[in-house]
Amino acid sequence: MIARLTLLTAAAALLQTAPQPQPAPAQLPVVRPEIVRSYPHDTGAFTEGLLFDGGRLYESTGREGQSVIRQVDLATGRTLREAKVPAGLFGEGIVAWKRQLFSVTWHGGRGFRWSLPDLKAAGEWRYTGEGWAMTDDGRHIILSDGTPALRFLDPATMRVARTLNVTANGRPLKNLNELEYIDGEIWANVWMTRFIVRIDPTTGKVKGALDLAELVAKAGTTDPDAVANGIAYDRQARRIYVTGKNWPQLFEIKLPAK
Ligand SMILES: [Ca+2]
Repeated sequence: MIARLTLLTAAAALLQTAPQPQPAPAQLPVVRPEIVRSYPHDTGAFTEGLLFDGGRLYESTGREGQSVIRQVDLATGRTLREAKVPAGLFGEGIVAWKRQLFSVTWHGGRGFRWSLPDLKAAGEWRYTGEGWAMTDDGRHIILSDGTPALRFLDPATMRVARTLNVTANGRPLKNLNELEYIDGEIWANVWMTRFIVRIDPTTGKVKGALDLAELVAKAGTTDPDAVANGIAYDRQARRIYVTGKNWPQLFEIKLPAK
């Protein structure tokens, strides 16, 4: 069913994460994605990042002592390979760049590099502030840290090339979490909400949002922290996948026809 809605409630829920109260009249287009297929997902996975690379699905998980980076079989949800993030660290997002996978951790600014596809430890890198998630636009690695600012890193040096300040209805939008670059847009789930926003990578403006109410209902979660922290785009097959922290399913979704 096509559900293209200008949901005051949805926009208000998004905007309550902005620093100032008093949301502007909400005109963000909000759609409910269609579920194409469902696959099993490990309910033990506290998902922090999801990506497709070379036809392979990778997932990172969080929590100290449970943080891993794994290759997952899409059809069965089974782990095919797994690498442990060093003890005492809370794993966050991942991005693939050439023959390596980069990962970040929540606090402490320690990032790691892993070989692809075998996930062998291949070194470390550093950044300032928190690390929440990453994706890439083909030129830069894009890093979120819970603030409204996305950092664009030069993959050769991992230094900040530019910063993008994200706004929704003219107001800064914080808690940008898991990222995925999809056909010229940056998609980000907003922590503690059931929404994914679609960000213009040039202006930082949120162009619209996806309301994941149906996915959250199917996942059967009531924990507001059990957000859709896994967004992956298979760039070859042009398929979008979404899962969440400890969700029993991983969904292929698509935007409703216009
Ligand atoms: Ca992703």
